[in-house]
Amino acid sequence: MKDYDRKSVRVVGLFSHGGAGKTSLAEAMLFSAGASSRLGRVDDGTSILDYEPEEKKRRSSTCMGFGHLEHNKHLLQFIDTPGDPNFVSEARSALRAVDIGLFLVDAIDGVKVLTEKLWQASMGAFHCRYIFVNKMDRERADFELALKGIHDVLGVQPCLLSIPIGREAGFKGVVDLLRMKALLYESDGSGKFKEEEIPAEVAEEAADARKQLVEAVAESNDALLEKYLGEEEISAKELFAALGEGVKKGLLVPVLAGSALKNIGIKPLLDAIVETGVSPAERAPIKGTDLAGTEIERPCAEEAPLSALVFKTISDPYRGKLSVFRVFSGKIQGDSTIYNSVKRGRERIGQMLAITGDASEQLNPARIGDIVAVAKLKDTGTGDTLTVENDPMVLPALPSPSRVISFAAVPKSKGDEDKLMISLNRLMEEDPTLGVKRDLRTNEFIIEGMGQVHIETSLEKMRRKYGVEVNLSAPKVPYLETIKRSAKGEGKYKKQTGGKGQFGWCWLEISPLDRSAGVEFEFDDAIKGGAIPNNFIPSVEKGVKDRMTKGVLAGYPVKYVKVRLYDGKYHEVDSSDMAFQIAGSLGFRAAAEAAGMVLLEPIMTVEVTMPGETAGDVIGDMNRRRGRLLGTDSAGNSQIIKAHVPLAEMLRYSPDLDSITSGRGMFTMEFDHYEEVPAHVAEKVIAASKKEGVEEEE
Ligand SMILES: Nc1nc2c(ncn2[C@@H]2O[C@H](COP(=O)(O)OP(=O)(O)O)[C@@H](O)[C@H]2O)c(=O)[nH]1
Ligand SMILES: [Mg+2]
Repeated sequence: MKDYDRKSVRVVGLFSHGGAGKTSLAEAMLFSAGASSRLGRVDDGTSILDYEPEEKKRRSSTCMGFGHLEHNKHLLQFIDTPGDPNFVSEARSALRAVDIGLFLVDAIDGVKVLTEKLWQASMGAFHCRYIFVNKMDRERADFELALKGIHDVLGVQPCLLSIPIGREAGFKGVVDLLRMKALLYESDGSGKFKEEEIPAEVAEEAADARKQLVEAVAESNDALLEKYLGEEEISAKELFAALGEGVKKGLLVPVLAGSALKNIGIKPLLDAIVETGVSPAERAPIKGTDLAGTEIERPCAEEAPLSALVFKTISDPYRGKLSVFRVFSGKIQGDSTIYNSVKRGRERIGQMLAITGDASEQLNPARIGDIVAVAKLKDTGTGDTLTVENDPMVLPALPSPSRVISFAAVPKSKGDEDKLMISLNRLMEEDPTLGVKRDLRTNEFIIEGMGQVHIETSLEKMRRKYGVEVNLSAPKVPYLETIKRSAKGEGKYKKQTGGKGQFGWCWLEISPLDRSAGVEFEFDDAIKGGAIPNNFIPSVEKGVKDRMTKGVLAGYPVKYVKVRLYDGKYHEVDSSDMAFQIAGSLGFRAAAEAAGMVLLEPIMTVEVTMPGETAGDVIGDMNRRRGRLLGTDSAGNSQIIKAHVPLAEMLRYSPDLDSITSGRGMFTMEFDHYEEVPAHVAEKVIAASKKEGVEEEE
């Protein structure tokens, strides 16, 4: 890839709720700049950026897409992000890798919740932001309404750099308010336009908008404000300079109009980003810590020691693992050794690549602002910092999402368990929002993620890349069994078939252990006078433990029980390890049944944040979920409630909370303790487990 002076580099992320047109805009930018020879389209699966089969099928992005282009001798590197709640953590990671946010507002739908959330999240990451009001060609497109949303919801005073000429089907171009020229586009989507005088139909509007622009820029800049108030002439050069300064600091947010699909209004957008956007060299010093955890910062300069954030891992069936990182300071040469300050180990960097869609080209060296992919780093994962060993820095970790939904998965073909585990691990490398646990009792894999679509898409990807297919079912709650009283039981195993027989006999007393003490099992050997020979005592204990793992009531593990072995009988010839194991297991079951068993369920601490007006509904819903309110709090317009809720009632909370709060609610959930399941609920759990045949044999 060609090298550029770092002042001529722009690193841009595209953000908004799904469907506003980010991918289409990125395609239009690539095409307009001549970086692609055709205009890729999301709808017919020809998008360069949405190239993964899952994205083509859904006609929507599921992961970050990378691209770069040249405009007016500047290099623009960009990251297209998904805006669907199932995949939005990709966008949150991308926020950390760019210097400039290009936010899209749909001219029909306006500013939706996810755009608002990402806008807010971006505040902590960078200052320099642009807004593109897209879909001006669509029916019901309303530029004024979009501006109102930008003002009311995002709290931004739009600094208009272009306004639309025509609306809906009649949308034909924009007025570039910096140059005060009309760009009238051909209707074929080629992006070709003629620069003309501003047509009469928008002349007045354009003059007004220009006046407001000059005023807004003047207000952001003391020197200019004086001139402006003194009604002195402000030159185009001065205006540009002050605009750039204001935009870089985040005092001014340029807003431009256009249509990604019709390829209209892209040039003024690229002009604006190139002329007023912040470069990687102008970023405020990057903050992090040293290895001891002390806060340090480092200038974003090539002379400074290396700091680069690995913000994405792509697992590619052909190229293997690709780690994608952004360089903030220093530089990296190909074929060199660098230091991973999170894993605290050296890594060998081979060839470095700049990627566009699924294509790549070599890059060397990697300099500040570069987004680089390297293959086969051995220990590096998403969120790690690449740095130098003699002056290491650790950049803040990426936000870790709390997973909200989980399913149990079983491979379709028996014997695929290992393959499944390996491919799930690969997927997790690529996607930190995916989690996998093995339930040893049921042998199921519990897959956790951000939503049903997220999990389904991940499994589709797994089938395509690694050829493993699974069946999904609702997950099982990790119930436990325990006893509430003491009781005694006898375990007798006696078999006489032909030659050598089997003989084992034991008496057990079981009693409950205090759950809060945390001891789950105690075994007390109280055999006197050799009623059971010493060498068979461990056999009895093993049999007891085995029974406890398999459960008595409903197939869930039994915990918090003390077992006292107080009597037994043996036979000189027929007694064996196996016979006493079976006796122990039978004895435990008999004692447990005599004691009466109860089911325990995990109780979670749940914290929900929602707009105040929906709090009543959220609390009502919590009550129906057997929740116990612990407290409420408010923060601005939001209400926060805390409650203890059984996990069994929270498995699919996310979609329900979304519908109660119209997508404005958020929640976190954490295990707190186990509690007895109420009888009427327990009955159903036991019946369900019997039906599944967990109850068994012997
Ligand atoms: N009419 C019209 N449709 C658009 C425009 N931009 C995007 N779309 C359509 O909106 C849908 C979502 O676009 P996409 O680029 O995938 O949005 P993303 O989810 O933000 O990446 C697709 O059907 C696009 O064809 C536009 O400017 N005008
Ligand atoms: Mg997209």
